[in-house]
Amino acid sequence: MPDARPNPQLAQVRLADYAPPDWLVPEVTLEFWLDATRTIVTARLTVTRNGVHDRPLRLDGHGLETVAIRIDGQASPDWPNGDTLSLAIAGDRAVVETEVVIHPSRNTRLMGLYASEGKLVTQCEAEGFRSITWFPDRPDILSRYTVRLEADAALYPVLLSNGDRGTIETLPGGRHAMRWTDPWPKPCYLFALVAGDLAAREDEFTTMSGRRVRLAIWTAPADVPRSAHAMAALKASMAWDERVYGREYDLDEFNIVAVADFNAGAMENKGLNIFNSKYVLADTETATDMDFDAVAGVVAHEYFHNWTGNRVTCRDWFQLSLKEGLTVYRDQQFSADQGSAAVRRIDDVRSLRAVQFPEDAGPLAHPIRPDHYVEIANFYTATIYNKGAEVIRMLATLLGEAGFRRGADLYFQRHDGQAVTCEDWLAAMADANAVDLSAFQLWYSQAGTPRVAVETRQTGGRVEVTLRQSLAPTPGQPDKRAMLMPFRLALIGRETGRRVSDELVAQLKGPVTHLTFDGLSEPVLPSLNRGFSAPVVVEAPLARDDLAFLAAHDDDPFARWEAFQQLALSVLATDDAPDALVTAVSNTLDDPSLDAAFKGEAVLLPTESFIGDAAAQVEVEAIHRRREAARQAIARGLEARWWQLWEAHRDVGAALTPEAKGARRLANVALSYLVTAGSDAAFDAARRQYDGAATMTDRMGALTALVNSRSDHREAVLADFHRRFAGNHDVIDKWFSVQALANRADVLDHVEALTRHPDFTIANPNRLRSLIGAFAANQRWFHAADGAGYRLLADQLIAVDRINPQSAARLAVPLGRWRRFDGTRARLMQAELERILAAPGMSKDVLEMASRALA
Ligand code: B3K
Ligand code: ZN
Repeated sequence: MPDARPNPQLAQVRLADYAPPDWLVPEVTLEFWLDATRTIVTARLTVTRNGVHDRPLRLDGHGLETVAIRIDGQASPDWPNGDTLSLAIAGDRAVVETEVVIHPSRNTRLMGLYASEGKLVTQCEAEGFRSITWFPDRPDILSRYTVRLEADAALYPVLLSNGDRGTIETLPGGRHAMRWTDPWPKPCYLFALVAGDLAAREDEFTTMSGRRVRLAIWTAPADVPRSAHAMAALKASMAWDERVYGREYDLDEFNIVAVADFNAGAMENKGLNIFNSKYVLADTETATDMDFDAVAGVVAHEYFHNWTGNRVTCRDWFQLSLKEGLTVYRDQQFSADQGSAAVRRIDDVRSLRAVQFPEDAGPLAHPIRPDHYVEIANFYTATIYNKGAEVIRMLATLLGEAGFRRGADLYFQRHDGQAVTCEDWLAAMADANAVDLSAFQLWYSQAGTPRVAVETRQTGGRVEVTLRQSLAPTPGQPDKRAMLMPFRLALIGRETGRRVSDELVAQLKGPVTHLTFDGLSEPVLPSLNRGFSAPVVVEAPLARDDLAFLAAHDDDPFARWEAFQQLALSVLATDDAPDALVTAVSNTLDDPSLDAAFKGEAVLLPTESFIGDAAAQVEVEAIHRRREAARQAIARGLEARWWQLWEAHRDVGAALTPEAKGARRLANVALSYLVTAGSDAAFDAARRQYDGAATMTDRMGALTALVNSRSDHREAVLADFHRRFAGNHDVIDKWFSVQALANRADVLDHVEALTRHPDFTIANPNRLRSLIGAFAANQRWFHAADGAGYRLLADQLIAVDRINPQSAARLAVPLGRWRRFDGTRARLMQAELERILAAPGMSKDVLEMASRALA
């Protein structure tokens, strides 16, 4: 008999239970006596009763050694009960003081205050502040903070916190102290401090109203030369947010700190962004073009949070997408403005489909605004972030650029300084444009990826298009309703290859939409969901010839790329010869109207996992076999072209212009096809590129091609790479990943051996992801038929959970896809999830993920 008792560890938090706070905390004073092994935190909270009630003040705390509690100067009779401290307070206002001891160097969860390479740093979002001091740890409590940091002056010469700095105090015993005051009320998840031996790259930015802002990016002293790109991106972001959204920075300084041990990509703490070093440090030697773009994108993202997240924050954690979806949309817009907008859009769609679509199609599906959770850390997902951004993009498409800006202005004007909900955002958009968005609101509550089936009928000069939307049930949501969505489409002449209609933004409202185009003088093909205007799966019964035609002629770059993807999906779902794909790639390469960056994207086959997602069941071996055969056909069929392209586009130097980046991209795609074709000449060419590379893009391109090959250079370049970049964490992560993602039958043994490599550690989230996370993305070899890949993942997950539950819980995601695989694999994956659930002492993070994944 299964145990039917509810697991108290898995208690759900429900959106429906939200109630405003009983007590507010307008002022906070924090004093830190910093020490890696034993830090003393004294907190003084001014608390005020919110409304008329007689309930106590409830504070959250986790792992705190409480030393003292005083209310208005008097020792408190109440003492903590587990993670809660309830204080009975007689009046409507009081000063509550607590003193606690915490142990940063023992903190391996990387939440709260922890040590990373000799620095002390914090991460509070979502619920880390309770690991620092007693506090009502919820985002709708906004407080003004004054912070005093005291530490050993030699170990921690730099002391940073939010807001504006005070003066430094020199103290006896080699200690010193610094005071910081943040004038902007903020939720405690935006609190931050950093103490350490750091050096700054300094700069300055003058805002549109003339405020001079001191900018600093803090890193280990040796890394200062590697933060130039991040600084340029920061200044560009500040200017962009003024120009595009009218949003200005609001403090006299802005600090960014890079740390090696970090659970997320970065964190938008007010005035003191803390970053995973991976998203700060970049130079030609060590960062690929993609890394440079990622640095700029994350710097922009965190900076943009200053308005979308910080000045206007979330009422509760169910509203997470309110700040994350919107801020991802803003960083995507920013990145698109930096050049190659079409390729950026394709990249965004590709990653949405790679991570979010599978989430929406499986047991972990949840709406962009979930209505319950056990552990909020499990909801920092592609759905909240990337689908959330698509939902914002649809609003922008529906309202137009000016209408969207009007809505955003009203949102900031109404809600500056408040903690609000997704309804508040939609209300501002609707009110500013006098439109009714109630049918749009369903995007916030319904999980799953809609499908839009398209039928086109042409009779003479008239074309009738029928669009039918549907949405399959997801966990807990058996019945779905039609949603408002913008669907961009146009018609392409089947003879001329030209666009023969205006582009239309159809508003799909009900389940079925009919459109009519008149006056057409040739047969047409539909160009659908142009620019990926809605995050849906389009089902259009187009013949392969028609897809090939669109892949050669569609004037919308996204739709053109998509036509080739669909053509490839159609061919690779069968054992048909891949000739049509070779021809399509050849046409793309020959088209003088396309730039190198686009060509570099457009000649890539869909990934194995995307092919699997499009099928009724993931046929691991068949997908791999067919895709490899198609790659061979494209590689060999066009070998001379690949040589030409490689020669013509390599050696463009190290410039980061869109043109140079595009050239490197195309040259490296060409090289990878050459190595796939498998001649010794190609292996030698890759080796030459590796040895003489002027950029990490080129070195990594050659390394990846060789690692996936049977070339004799393979071992030599891997060894060289490791030697050359020893000690550089971000680059050594690439060395692990390239092996874990290798297209070779022995990859599992390699990954197993690499878990015992001296550079491997499960304590560092980047390193864990670079090996185990990457391996789980290697569809063919992670899903080995005997389940050895699943076992390896589960072993690592169980080990990681003892030190870092957030890291561990993320590793459960790939096992949650078991329904998509054949019975044998599905049972093996389920068995590993059961084993994880049965392991002693697992965290609630993992228990929630594993039990949802099994459902
Ligand atoms: N807001 C942070 C989230 C980090 C929390 C991870 N548990 C990063 C970002 O989206 O900007
Ligand atoms: Zn964010």
